[in-house]
Amino acid sequence: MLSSSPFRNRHGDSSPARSPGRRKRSQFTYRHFHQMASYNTSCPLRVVAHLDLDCFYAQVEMVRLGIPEDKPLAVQQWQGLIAVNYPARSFNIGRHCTVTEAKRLCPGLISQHVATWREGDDKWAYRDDAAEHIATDKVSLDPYRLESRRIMNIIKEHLPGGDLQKVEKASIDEVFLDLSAHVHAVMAERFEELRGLEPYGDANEEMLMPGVKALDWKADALVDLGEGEGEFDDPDWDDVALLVASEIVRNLRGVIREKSGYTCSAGVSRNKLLSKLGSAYKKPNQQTVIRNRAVRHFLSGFKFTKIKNLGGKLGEQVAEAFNTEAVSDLLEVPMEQLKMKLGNENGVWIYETLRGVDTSEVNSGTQIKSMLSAKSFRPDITTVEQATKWLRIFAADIFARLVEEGVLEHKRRPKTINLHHRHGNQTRSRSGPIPARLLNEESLFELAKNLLYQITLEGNIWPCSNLSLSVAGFEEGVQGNMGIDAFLVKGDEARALKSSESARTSSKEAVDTSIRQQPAAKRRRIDGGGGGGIQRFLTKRGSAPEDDLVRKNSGETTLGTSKTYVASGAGWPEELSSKEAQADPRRSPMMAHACSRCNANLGSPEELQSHLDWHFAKDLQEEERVSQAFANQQASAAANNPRVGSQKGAAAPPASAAASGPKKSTGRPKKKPERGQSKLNFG
Ligand code: TTP
Ligand code: CA
Ligand code: CA
Repeated sequence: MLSSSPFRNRHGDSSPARSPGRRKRSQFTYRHFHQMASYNTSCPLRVVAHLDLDCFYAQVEMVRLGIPEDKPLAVQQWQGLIAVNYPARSFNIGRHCTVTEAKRLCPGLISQHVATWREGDDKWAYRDDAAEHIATDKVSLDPYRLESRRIMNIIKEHLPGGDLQKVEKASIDEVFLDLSAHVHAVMAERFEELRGLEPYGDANEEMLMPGVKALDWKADALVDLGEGEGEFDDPDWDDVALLVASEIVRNLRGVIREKSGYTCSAGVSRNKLLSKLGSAYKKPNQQTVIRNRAVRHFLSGFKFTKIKNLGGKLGEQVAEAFNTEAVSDLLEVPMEQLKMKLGNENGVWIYETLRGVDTSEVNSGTQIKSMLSAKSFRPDITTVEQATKWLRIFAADIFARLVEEGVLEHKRRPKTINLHHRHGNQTRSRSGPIPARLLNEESLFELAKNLLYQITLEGNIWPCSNLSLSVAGFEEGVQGNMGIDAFLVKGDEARALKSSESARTSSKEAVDTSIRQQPAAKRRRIDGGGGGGIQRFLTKRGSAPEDDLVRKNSGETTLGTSKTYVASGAGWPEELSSKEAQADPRRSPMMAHACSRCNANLGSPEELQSHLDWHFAKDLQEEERVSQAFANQQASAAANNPRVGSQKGAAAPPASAAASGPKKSTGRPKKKPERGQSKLNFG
């Protein structure tokens, strides 16, 4: 797999030098090398890669439609853009543009609308008239999910299997790979001295330096070192490990390109934090290696508020305490002082993060916790019939995703189904169990109708501005016998199907229940009063203070309010908190508070929530923009919904979502990466 050797010894040939007597000692011990095989996350020779597809949805459309690579193309949702390919970016077109603005900047732009479900239809499709059907269509991300899955399979098939593979799907277009064991195997094969046991039986003894003088990094972007930071020092084993990893990644990217047609960019370093920053450093179709000796210089170019988990409150606190946002300034601050001002735990964590320390695991078992399908209505809907048509779409949408999750093979199944209904500023919710043997599109639809029926019993529920259906409580399925039992519904299950055992919560009770389940910080936010007009979300920058997150007098404490979102558990507060409970964000910074709609990684539950609020506001604004094109609808929408008035230009989401590199040398238009995260979400 690894063809011409990238290692050069003193004499310019590529076999490892064999004169150990003259060699210096490495900084690394045999124990360190052995630790690679077991994915020890503190191993100093650890190698982790992050792959991110270039302008993903745009590439999917280009490949699907056979559009040449140099043609500018953007993916459209209603009147906005959600993905822009690189040729189009050279016209300064970005996610912030409307279709009209983009076409003005580049009249030749191909703008492809995403596929949609249509009220009354049972299958999503690409439709020429989708943009005008915001009222009756709902975006489908299935084409991108399917391609995402395909790419994932290519990756898994290409890499060696078993213990040598650790792949985490981090979002619809990203994966992390812990390549430590794989690289360990390759190194042992290539370097005789690494095979077998340590020479004197002492694993803590430093190894000899590798017998190579120079490494050939091919076309990789190497992050520069700071002044006097050892560019001329001989390569040590960590450089060798990263070089082997970068070869593996280059090969893998080639295979992905060949088999699927897609290009991606990658970061290769010793952990997730750095590799994620690395994959965004140079795009498209490039890979960036952050050698251990370059980490300090690499990070010192960033504002620390761009680093995961430092974008929010904690970051603000740090900025205030030290009167700076620059990593380079904070690197001067001794740990003791950080601890004094920020508390012991935070102090230590920040000290380490600024130095690129991240021991979070690449987690191949990451599984979604819930799925949600929703639609905000403009104008509101007013009848059970209308709502029922949407329930059918939601059921089909969710079921399609369940199939993708392996529900047909009985791998994992959700236990509960929930329906949320918004009328004015009241949200009503009902939930019930999903009978074990009765999981198909039709049964989800039946259960959903039943929940709706329960809600209608409360009377006075129309007009309705938002409906959302979700399934949650995933558990491992039971394998095997699905005989006649599969078709019989008995006892509790039958009752469940009949009545949906609804949690009889009025909107007030629903709030109370979810408040009880919130962590303290969130509780304050919900209790805390304060005006919550949509305007505030649209004009805010920076982290919202807690009371900004309140929707006053609203039965709704959650953000599951917009057209489409998917999977991974960020829909409703119970799910949020269960997901949050899983991981100490500071221990696994990369995915601890990921927005399920746009993949932004937020620093804290608060930031995530406020970011979701921003999505909500943006959705309203988006819909408003469209509705203005339809004079009649506009009139009624404005009358019913003063809050969607006529805001122009939503601000950036309250929390920054992704770090951008300290300097971009590609000369492409300045990317505003995860900032304008709008509209779509993914799983
Ligand atoms: P990104 O990886 O953030 O962006 P990208 O792949 O389009 O571009 P890049 O080359 O800079 O990586 O998001 C992946 C896909 O997720 C993107 O193609 C469309 C979707 N998405 C949205 O729908 N809305 C958003 O706001 C963002 C950020 C992404
Ligand atoms: Ca991408
Ligand atoms: Ca991405």
